Amino acid sequence: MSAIPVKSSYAEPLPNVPLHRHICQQLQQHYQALRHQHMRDMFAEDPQRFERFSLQVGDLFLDYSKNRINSETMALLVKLAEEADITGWRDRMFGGEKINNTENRAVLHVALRNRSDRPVWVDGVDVMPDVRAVIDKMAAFAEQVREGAWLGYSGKRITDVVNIGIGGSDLGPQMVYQALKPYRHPDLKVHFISNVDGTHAEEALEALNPETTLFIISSKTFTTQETMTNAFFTRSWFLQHAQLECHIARHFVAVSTNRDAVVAFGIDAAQMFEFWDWVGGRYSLWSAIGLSIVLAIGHENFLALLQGAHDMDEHFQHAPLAQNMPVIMAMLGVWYNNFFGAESQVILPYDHYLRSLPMYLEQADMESNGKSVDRNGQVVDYATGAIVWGASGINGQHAFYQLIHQGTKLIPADFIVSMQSHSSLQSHHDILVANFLAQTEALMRGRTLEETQSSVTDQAYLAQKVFAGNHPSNALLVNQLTPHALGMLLAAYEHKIFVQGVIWNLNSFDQWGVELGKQLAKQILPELSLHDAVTSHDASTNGLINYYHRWRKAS
Ligand code: G6Q
Repeated sequence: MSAIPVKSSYAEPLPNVPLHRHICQQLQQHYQALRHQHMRDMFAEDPQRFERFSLQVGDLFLDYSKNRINSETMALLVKLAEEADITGWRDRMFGGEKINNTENRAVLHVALRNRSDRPVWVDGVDVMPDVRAVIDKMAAFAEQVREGAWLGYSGKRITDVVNIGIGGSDLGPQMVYQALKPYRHPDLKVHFISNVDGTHAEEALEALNPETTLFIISSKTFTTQETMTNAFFTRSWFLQHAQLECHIARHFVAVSTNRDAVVAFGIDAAQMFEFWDWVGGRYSLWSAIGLSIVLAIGHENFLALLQGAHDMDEHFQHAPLAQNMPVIMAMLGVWYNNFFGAESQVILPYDHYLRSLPMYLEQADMESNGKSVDRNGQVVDYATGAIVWGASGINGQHAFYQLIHQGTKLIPADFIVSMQSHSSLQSHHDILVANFLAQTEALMRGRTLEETQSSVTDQAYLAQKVFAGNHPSNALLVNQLTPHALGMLLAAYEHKIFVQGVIWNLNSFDQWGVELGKQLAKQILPELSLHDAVTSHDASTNGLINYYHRWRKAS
């Protein structure tokens, strides 16, 4: 057997991040002193706790006082951030250094939303002129479509846009499209096809008219199997109706870094919206991958989204670590992950329009920091990225909150709520906000046996009705879910992920863990249409392939 490194159990709290052993030992000692303290006592002892542990940055207000921390915790965590050279790594990222070492690439999604007139250098070249040119090209194209000047092959205006992409070329635009619904063009709908389960494409096309539909093939590589399968399928669906290949030009555009593949597909290079290898897929909604967003909400709103992200970038670059929102969020995550042994992080938006945010952050976080080998190729012996999960908070209350309140796992929670709803139903909004407040209070305070005794009428099964409390949460308040505020929120999470990656000494910008399955799928695909039984895999995989053979033959 070759030397596959064996890791120690990740269930253990593993504080000894190797590069920062001394400060981690201090944090470990501090953890031992603090672990049995209850947050309700901390609040009772410190009337300033809310002011002490909260901060406003632009449209966002972060209350992190309902965490299992005191001033010493935060001072130690900031010291850890300093020792890990967060500021150095941050400057290297913004400076265009190739910090994505395994792919030899710079990491510059921040350049895409650089609204200042500062240059951003990659290999001695300022990338900003190209970035601005693509933004302008997207704006000009979107304006034509939105105003009805861009017509389909039979002379009708475009009413539907279909983004075909997957992963980073799908989740971001889809989430933003949903989040910014009030800003959408009233007569232009955007649809997203990602899944290679044929039902996704079939169902999406069922309701569409080829004469009035525009397809965006969004793929950084333009080789992704799922996307290209759906792209070729929609192309032939379109041609069945439109007949002539020359009509493709009015109905297909591409977003990619791979010009040759785009042209080979039959899309004119002039109808390709470019981005660059220094934009990671899961960080790409700010690039041309956001074309569907621009079409939906218009250029000005897209610029506001970029501006919001840029404002967060500025804050991240210039605020001291102790008052730096992404750094605080990141270090709290490290505190629970590496000292309390917490395995997951739940994202709970109390905003219907943010209901896809948990799914988006699952990718952003877990594909970035779900790694057990550090940036130098060493197997780590400490916990890295948490399992990120979540759903609409109010719906979760009636589903999985039981486990957060009374289960055996410690699950740090991020509650996200807009102060001002886009709905005119103020009483609905009050109920929503009351529930968010109640949940964070209940998680923090819990309910003791005595309190339970005096507050419930049925005194049976009291133990089951007690809440231990002391469950940590952050409250992220958004003034109103505007494009600018959303930009700030997403950039805050991106930088949180970045900071955690630095603490854990990871390259947060590669994703080798998605490769093996893709390669095996390519091998297996031709085997599915063989007549003879397959014997080249393990018994389980052979058995499953041959089971599928029988179904395939039968149908
Ligand atoms: C994101 C990942 C991944 C990627 C998709 C789509 O960071 O790399 O989710 O975005 O695999 O890739 P293409 O855009 O190349 O089709």
